[in-house]
Amino acid sequence: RKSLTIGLIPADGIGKEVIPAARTAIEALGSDIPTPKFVDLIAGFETFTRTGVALPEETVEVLKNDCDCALFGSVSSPSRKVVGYSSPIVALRKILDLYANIRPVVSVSPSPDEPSKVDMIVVRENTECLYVKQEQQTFGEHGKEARATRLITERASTRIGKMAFELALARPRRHLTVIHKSNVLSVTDGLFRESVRAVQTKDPRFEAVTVAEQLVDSAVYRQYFPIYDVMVAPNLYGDILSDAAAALVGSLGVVPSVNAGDTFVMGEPVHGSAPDIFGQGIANPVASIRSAALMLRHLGYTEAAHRIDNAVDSVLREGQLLTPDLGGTAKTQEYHISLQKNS
Ligand code: NAD
Ligand code: K
Ligand code: MN
Repeated sequence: RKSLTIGLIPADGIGKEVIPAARTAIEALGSDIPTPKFVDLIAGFETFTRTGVALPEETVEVLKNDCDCALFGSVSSPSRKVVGYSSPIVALRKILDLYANIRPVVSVSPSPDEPSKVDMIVVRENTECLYVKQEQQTFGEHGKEARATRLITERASTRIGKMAFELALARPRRHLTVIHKSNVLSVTDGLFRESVRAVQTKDPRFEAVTVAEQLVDSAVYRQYFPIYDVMVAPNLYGDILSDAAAALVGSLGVVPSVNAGDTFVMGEPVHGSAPDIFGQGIANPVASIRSAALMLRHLGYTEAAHRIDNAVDSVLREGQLLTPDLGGTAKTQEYHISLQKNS
């Protein structure tokens, strides 16, 4: 590869403030990676209100045909039903078959030689569960009734299970916890649990991984104790678990992710568009910068990813550049200056 074409989809709210910082971090890498070429792409609620389409065809086509990878910011999806609108990120994960959402939740250790207190990965299934978004409202004997379909398939559970076993195998502890609620939902969550467990019996390499299970509600609670290594969960549970885990490392503004499939990868901060702070220039760009690192690591640029993570760790460790979510007064813009200086 001579160059690396990276689609940038900041989308809505603070996505527009933090994705440029991720771009600066990649640009500052210099010759550690092939020359990056950035392609600006649009999607989101603002795009929808302007054009009537939340995810333009062109954005999808450019991602599919021209990009090696992408970075997504955040969308503002209204809680009320808006006719014709559907979340572009949920759609993109399905269209590009980015079936795994890998969310490492890691605290910054007091010194580079000390292990992180919190160091786990939430592996979230990214294509099904309640996110198939098949909902209906009807009238029953006692008024309105609403129903949603929750789809769990053996295929999707197996492939996310494989991804989770691979990740667990590559870590020192080699521990995997399967998250479910099979005590209540024995058919759907039962299938998820069985399918993930079956992955181990089909690949002798995975015998080295210790497997445990935890019901999702108590799993949220038990995240407070440093017991988890890799956790694998159906879509909705994985979403909730990772936001809860973010509280353990100080802020949702520092937790990155990648949406990964077999042929494409898209970095994305775990947080949303944060309308409460949008426009103030105080959004924490660390989640997006780390998402760029994760994306590069996924593509095999380990050294480059390491450089980005180290740079972020050292500024956080020294207490420089703490945005208000982490108790400081730093602005998003200050990260640009720091990243450019370190290059
Ligand atoms: P949110 O993640 O946007 O914000 C939750 C809280 O965390 C807010 O107080 C916010 O200020 C803070 N926060 C989040 N990111 C931060 C950052 N980088 N720096 C500093 N503080 C940060 O969640 P929400 O408020 O529940 O949702 C707001 C909107 O975002 C909704 O429209 C929702 O649909 C959307 N959303 C989008 C995604 C996505 O793009 N994948 C994910 C979650 C929510
Ligand atoms: K996001
Ligand atoms: Mn979420």
